[in-house]
Amino acid sequence: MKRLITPLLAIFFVCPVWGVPESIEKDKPNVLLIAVDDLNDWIGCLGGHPQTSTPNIDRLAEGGMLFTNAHCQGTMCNPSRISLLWGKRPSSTGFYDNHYPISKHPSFLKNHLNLPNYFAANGYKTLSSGKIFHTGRYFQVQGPRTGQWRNGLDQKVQNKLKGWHKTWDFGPQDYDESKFTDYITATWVADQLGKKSDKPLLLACGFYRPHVPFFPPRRIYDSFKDIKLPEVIEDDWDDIPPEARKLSMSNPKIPTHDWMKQENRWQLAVHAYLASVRWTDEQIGRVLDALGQGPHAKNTIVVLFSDHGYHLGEKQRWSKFSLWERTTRVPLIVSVPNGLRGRTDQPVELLSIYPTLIDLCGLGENPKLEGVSLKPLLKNPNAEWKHAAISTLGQNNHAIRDQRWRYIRYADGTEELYDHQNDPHEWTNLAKNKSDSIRQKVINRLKTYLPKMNVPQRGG
Ligand SMILES: [Ca+2]
Ligand SMILES: [Ca+2]
Repeated sequence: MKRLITPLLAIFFVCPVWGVPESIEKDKPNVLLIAVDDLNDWIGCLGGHPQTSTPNIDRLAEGGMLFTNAHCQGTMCNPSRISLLWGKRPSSTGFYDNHYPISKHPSFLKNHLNLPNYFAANGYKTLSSGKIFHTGRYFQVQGPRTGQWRNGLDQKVQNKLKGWHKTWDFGPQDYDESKFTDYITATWVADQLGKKSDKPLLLACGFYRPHVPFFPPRRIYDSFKDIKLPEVIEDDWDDIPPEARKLSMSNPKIPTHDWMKQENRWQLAVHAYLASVRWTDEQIGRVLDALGQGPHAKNTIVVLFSDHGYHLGEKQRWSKFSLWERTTRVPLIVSVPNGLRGRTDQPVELLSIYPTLIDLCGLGENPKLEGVSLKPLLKNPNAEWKHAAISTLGQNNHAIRDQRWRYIRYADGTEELYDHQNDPHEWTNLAKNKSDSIRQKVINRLKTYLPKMNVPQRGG
C-alpha cells in the first residue's frame, strides 16, 4: 500500500491518495453509520429505563442484530471515537482523554488509515454530517456545520446557558425545531439517501443529543410525566478502591451527585435526558424513512452506536469518565440487507465496527486493526465467542466485561469485581474478599484479557 504524500494531507484532508482501485466497485453495499452522542442503554430494546421511548431505534434493532452487551473502549468522546474510527485501543495509541486532538499527531495519522479514508481508498464515496469524529473532518463530502456542534444550538442559546460549568443545563426549549442541529443533520443525510450514486456510499450521520445541555423541544419534554429516578444505595462507595473514587470524580466539569440533589436538578435532568433521547430517536426515524423510501433501501448496511454510556445518578455520580457498566455499555445495532435478525449477549466492542464493516463489504483486510469482525455473531448470535470487551480510562486502568462479570483493575493494582447475574447495578464489589477462591479464579481468568500494551498519554 502506498503512503500519504505528506502528513498535512492526513491532518486536514479527506481524500486519500493511495490504494484507489481502478474500477469502481458498483456492487458493494452502502454503509449508513449512525452515531449518537452520550446515549446510554435508555432505549426501548435495551430496557435501561422504564419510561424511555425510542420506536425508531427499536425498529432498526428488530430488523437487524442487537448487541445487548456492547462496550466502548475509551470512556469519553474523543478516545472512544479515535479508537472506533482508527480501529485501535486507547492503550495502544495513548489517546485516553478529550483534550488531545488527533490532528496534532501527524505521524500517527500518516501511519494509520481511519474508517472513512479506508473506504474511500477502496472506491467508496464518503459523506458525513454532524458529530462523527470528536475533532477534525475526514470525509470527502461534509454536510452543513450548523453553528456550534458543541451544544447543538446556536450561539444565542449558548449564551443563556446556566448551571454547572455552563453546559450542565437542562430543560425544554421553545425554539423552532427545524433549527436544532440534529434536525438539520438528519435533513441533510436524508437528502443524500434520496440520491442515486455511481459509487457505493459510506454515509455517516452523527447526532449530538442526548449530550449536555439536555435541551429537547418542549413538545417532547411535556410528553413525559412522573419521572422515575435510577436506583441508588447510600453506602455504594464504601467498597470501592480510592483510585476508583479519584478517577470517577477527576473531572471538575462534572457536577457532584450532592450538587444535583441540592439544586433539585436530578429529576429535571432525567426528564430532559429522556426527552433528548426521544428527540434524537425522531431524527433517526427521519433518516431511516429516507433510506427505506430511497434508491439504497435494499443495499445498505446500517450500524447504530453510541460513543459511550452515561450516569444520571447511578452509583451516585454523573456523566461518563468511569469504568462501570453505566459508562461503558452502549447501544450497538448492525442491520445487514437480508441478514439475520436477532440479539446476542456476547461481549463485544465498538472497536469491532471497523473490521466488521470492511469484512461485510468485502474490502481487503487492514492488518493494523485491533478489533475482531462481528460477522460470526451476525450469522449466529449464539456462536462460540472467546472475546471479552475491554474499556480503558487513563493509562493502565481497564475494565474487562464478559457475559457475566465485570472486572476492573486500576493502575495501582486495586480491583473491583461485579456479578451481573446477581448484581446488575454493580453495588457489591466482590474483589474485596480475597479468601473467596471461586471469585479469585474468575479474576485470574479475566486478568488474561488485560491489554499488554499501556502507552503513556499523548501530549496535546
Ligand atoms: Ca460522547
Ligand atoms: Ca458498592
